[in-house]
Amino acid sequence: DVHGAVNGHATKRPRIEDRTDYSRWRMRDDEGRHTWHYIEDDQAAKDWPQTHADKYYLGLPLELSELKPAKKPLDAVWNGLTFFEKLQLPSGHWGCEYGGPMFLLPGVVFAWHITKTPIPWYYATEIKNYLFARANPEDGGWGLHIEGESSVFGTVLNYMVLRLVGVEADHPKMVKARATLHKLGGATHSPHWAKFYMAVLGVAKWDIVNPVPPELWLLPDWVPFAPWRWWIHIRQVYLPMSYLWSKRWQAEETEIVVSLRKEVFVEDWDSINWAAHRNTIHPNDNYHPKTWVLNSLNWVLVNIWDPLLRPKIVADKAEAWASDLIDMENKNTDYSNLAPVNAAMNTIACFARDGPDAFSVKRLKERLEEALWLTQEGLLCNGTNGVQSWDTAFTIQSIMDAGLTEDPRWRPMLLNALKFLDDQQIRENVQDQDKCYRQQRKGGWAFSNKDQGYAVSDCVAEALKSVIILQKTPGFPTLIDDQRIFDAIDTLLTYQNPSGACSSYETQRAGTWMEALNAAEVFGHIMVEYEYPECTTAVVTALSLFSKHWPDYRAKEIRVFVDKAVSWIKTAQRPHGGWYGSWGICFTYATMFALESLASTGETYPNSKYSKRGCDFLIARQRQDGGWSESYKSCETGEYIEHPTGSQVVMTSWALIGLMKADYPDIEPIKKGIKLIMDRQQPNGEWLQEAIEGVFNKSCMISYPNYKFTFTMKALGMFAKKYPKETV
Ligand code: LAN
Repeated sequence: DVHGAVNGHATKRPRIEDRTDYSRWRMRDDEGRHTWHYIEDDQAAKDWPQTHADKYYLGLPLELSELKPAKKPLDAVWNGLTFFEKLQLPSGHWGCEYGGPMFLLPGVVFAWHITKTPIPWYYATEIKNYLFARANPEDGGWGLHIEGESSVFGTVLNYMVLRLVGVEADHPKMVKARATLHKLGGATHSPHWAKFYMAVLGVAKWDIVNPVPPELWLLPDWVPFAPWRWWIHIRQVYLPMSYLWSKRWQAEETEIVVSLRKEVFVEDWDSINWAAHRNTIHPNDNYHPKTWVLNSLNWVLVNIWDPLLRPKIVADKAEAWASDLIDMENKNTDYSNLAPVNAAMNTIACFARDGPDAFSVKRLKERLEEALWLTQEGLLCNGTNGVQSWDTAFTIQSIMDAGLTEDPRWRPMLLNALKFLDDQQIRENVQDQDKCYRQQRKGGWAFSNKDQGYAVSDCVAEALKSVIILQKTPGFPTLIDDQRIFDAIDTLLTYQNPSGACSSYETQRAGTWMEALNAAEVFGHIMVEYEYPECTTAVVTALSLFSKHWPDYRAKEIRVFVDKAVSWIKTAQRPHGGWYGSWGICFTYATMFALESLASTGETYPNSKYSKRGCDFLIARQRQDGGWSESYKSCETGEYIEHPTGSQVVMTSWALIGLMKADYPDIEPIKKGIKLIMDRQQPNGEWLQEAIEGVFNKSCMISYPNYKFTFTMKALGMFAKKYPKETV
């Protein structure tokens, strides 16, 4: 199974079948590292039986018995936990699909193709199945994310993926997708990142790609737009992109690439005026049109700087520094890298630099596997190498909110979860932290695992809260000693911006005016860190919980931090009373957090106009059936928009949690919502997947499948604790 290469090499395409045998797939959890395995040998398959978790991920029947129907909300939590416990993985955390974005798998498959990595038939087959299952039914194209309308970005990238994994161009689904792509203007109308990938693959010429000069990395730190100030994701994507752009590096030409040149364009390939299409883009892809500032800058770079003024010595120096920074990223993450976008691009850059047999390329490819995930629809690429620490923290907290941490029934599960968080705490800062522009991380937690090792303000906060809660519960051991807790606090305290708010991975290093240089077109809010009610609240509540147990440690700083943060929360409230969410959809998610922030300093519905307005905002949007149903469109437009498919349990839970945190005085609307959540629970204790839950960069949605367990149980548990006498 080797890729076709025109110049002499093998010409074999990946083998592709209708489907794989789902009883042969297993997910291995190696202390929080996930890899999927297809066992073709019968005996080996018997020796490694499928677990409940495997079957659940694959959509195979679990054959669980029905539980005693829940009469009270606490029974529903109990039933939910009975189900969810079966999905806990050996190392103590919960795994899940983390799909949604439709531009991640393409990076991985392009990296495989470029590095001449054989694609096993069972991968090829399930990638095909996933993409066919996720093609928009009306036009056969793909959007930026699974719920989005077809765009050139989604369609051209995934069309190329399908061809590279072995689907023929005359397959009816490919004919349909191609027609849509052509109707949207063809590949010349794609956004910057697709143009970059096409240039690297050799499907397009580099002249169609707007400049990505590595020289920016040489700017002194004081320059207001120097890349170290950018949001970490755009910075880490720009890095390999700039290296490859500078070299105008192109992969070896393969038959399939030659064929793609004829398929994805409307124009005749040889007659395309590449440079003239640098800024051609279809409106569906143009979420954030480039500003005149960026367009003028690009014009100067393309027409004057690059052809006339670009000294080779400086370019060499810039490439060398970009290359060093890539090495540091690899070293700091043991080649996991920040996310599969920069991981795929770094794989290509290292291949270009080090050749096919280099350790860098091998290790990056190995690690890339950890982002792949199999669902009943097929194989996809997760947004990160998992959601391990994040979901584990929320699971612990939902059990705490239900008052069940002391119940011996759940101790083994909780103890395993605590052990996981103990193991996953980041114990050291990265080497040469300042040199590679990283922020302090010692004592923190990453969103996924410690290998990836990027501490995030709210990931540190949620994990820390969970550890403190459990370690202060009778019957649990102290696995993380005081010093390690203090390390986490020290790191948390570095996350506050001058405004009082917290951002995600780092504090803000430049103003939001930097968005004027946003070249990605498909995303908003990507150039710098912003201020998030979600992250701010998580840190506030973690610090407050910590202070209760360790009242003396950095007490004054914590008090000042919390006061400033909560004051900022008030300033971020929208006139309609809600808060805009950046990581969950959308106002419902952030309003839940903001109400919790206010409550943490004693501001609730009865005594605070901010809290009251937040509650009124939520109540006004409750639906007839008692649920809430916000659509991802809110994230794009900044206005509250309802999802066409009706109430969602996750959204309903968020709203109820907010209202309960705020001591909303009327129990009736809360009861109605609780009833909806209970009614949706299945006889075996689970809840079913509904609409997508998460978002990033305003325009791209991402799935958080475990939220339908963690937040439902949290809402039900909080209700049970707050109104112990109520039945629903
Ligand atoms: C995530 C996932 C987790 C998320 C929360 C912790 C929920 C949030 O509160 C802070 C930001 C963070 C860590 C986050 C940032 C952006 C990520 C990494 C993602 C949404 C998952 C995927 C996304 C990443 C940017 C995807 C790659 C896309 C690019 C544009 C490079």
